[in-house]
Amino acid sequence: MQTFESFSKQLDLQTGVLEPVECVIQRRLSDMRNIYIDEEARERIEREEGDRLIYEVFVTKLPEKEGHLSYGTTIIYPGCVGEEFHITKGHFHKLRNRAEVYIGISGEGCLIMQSEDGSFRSLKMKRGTVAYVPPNWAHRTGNIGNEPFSFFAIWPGDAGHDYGAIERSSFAKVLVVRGGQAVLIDNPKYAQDK
Ligand code: PAN
Ligand code: ZN
Repeated sequence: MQTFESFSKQLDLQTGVLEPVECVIQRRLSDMRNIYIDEEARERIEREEGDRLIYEVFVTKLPEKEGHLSYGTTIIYPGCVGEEFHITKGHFHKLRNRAEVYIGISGEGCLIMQSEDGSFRSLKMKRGTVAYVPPNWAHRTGNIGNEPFSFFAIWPGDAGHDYGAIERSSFAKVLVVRGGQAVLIDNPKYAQDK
């Protein structure tokens, strides 16, 4: 039997930075075209302010194979695009029945989930929250506070990421600020049958 070498990394429990840093995926405004409900606001901010950093994912490179686990941390910077909070793109796992665990490290966030039949769930997250994303649910997280929101995630190595289905249909609800509060409203861009 082939063995795989054990290793450890250091997770900064204040910031979510995972060291040594191997690979950081950065998502900026320009990577988020048509992801937020207010595309005009996104374009305006990009034009007037520049290409704002929305979130970063510190990824650990591991074999994308059955039996392994993958892990990494996500840091979402505070802010809004129009009235919508900074949020990740969101995805299904390519192998739909692969679950995931999210552990809140810092800041305040909201995890939203949606199944292929259109059911929707949301869970608030803060430091110490351990949230379970069950098999078959698309997931994304938004920062609903004033500080960076970071969380640690662990998922099966063979899960894979499918962004296409969500890019086509989007999520049924979006996280917006209303009267200083985070609320979920119906997404005008949601198209369940696409
Ligand atoms: C997370 C996400 C991360 C960024 O590690 O990949 O939060 O979100 P997007 O991948 O949707 O841009 C995870 O769910 N991994 O499976
Ligand atoms: Zn995932």
